[in-house]
Amino acid sequence: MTTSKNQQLFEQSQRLIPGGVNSPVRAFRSVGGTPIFFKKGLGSRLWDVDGKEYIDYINSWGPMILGHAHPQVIKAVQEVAENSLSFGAPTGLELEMAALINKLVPSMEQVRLVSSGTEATMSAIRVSRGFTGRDKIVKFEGCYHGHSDGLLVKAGSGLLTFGEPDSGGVPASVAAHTLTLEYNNTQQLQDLFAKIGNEIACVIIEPVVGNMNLIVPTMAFLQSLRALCTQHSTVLIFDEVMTGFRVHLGGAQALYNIKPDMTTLGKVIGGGLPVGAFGGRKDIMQSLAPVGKVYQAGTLSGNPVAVTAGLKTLELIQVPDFHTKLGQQTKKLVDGLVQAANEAGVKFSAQNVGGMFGLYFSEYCPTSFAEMMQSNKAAFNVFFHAMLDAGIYLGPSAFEAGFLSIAHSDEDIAQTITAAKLAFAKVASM
Ligand code: HOZ
Repeated sequence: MTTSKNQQLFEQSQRLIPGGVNSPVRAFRSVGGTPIFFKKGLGSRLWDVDGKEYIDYINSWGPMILGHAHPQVIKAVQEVAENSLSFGAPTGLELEMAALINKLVPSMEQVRLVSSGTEATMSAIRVSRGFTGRDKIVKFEGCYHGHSDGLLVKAGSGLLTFGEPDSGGVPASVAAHTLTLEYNNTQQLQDLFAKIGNEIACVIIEPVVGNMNLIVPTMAFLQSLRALCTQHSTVLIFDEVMTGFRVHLGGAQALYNIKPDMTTLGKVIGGGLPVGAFGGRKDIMQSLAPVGKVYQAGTLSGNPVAVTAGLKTLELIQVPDFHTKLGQQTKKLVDGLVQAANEAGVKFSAQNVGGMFGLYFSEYCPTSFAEMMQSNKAAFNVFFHAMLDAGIYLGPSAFEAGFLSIAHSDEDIAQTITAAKLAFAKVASM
């Protein structure tokens, strides 16, 4: 029996890297089987180390909105790299990026660049605490805001995938400051604010959740959240690491017309290289060192190569109708999948917000963590593997959202739906 190169790499990796991966969801533990080791990507397609081709619906968990190896992004990166990979000092590129962010997301009056979404959310929380002089923070069950200590409480993404919403290694005294409410539960929110509103430094929320699969907010919930934060001088943080520049050019805040006090960005803003950003009201951002007393720093913050990849990506997504087309293609995909499931008699639903989508083995699209937990995980796992065998690469967990790129063609979608028909037939015969 021959062992594939993929299998060999995974076995070797497990000896040197915990679980063989550098981020837990990648390990395929919840769906079973061996993670795919990739070698190349181009447009909507990926090739693994054994040469097998896939249509990619993860897109590096969001950043590759233009598809893989976009020639203009690659060229810009190559050119800027010749001037040095890092200075650890200011550059004009950072200013360009700050100005562009401010133009596209005007609520971000001042911005600071970091190297990941985790840093962005962690720093935004610290600033909100420094600004308000309060310790308590509020998050929502199943939302994931990166892996800093205080945010790994009832969190989504990998923690949810492995059924352990609270991480080991987080002191109880730290987690005690994090209060968790149900997503889309306006009453709970009102009750909490009525009790201790004036003690809450900030509320952090994914304005469209992408880390317990995809959950869409109700307008009443978002509006009430905005009003309560204003009333109690609590900082409202929109974590738009996933939704930023993806569900709308101006993010979810433009889509729903709600202005947060602070916003965190990642993924698309780096075009595939490590960039994050946080920003918001100038009076809040002025709390940051060296102007104010809240400390935050980073050797590679604003890295010129990463920022250039982001700038080029943000330039290319500003072409007219970019987001309309991305949303239309994503809708074609989810509609085609729902139809294929109906034909196979499988209980299934799906939806998209712009270029983000959710697939659920349940009759209706869930609106909360509790509803999401009732979806059929075993059915997802069978579907996932049948799709993978057919060269369709979906997120290896029932609790992750999917992402399209502008490179996904009608032909890609048709091929995906053809594969899904067989996959749903397998689910139906379970
Ligand atoms: N936290 C990401 C999904 N929500 C996974 C990141 C990765 O594994 O690359």
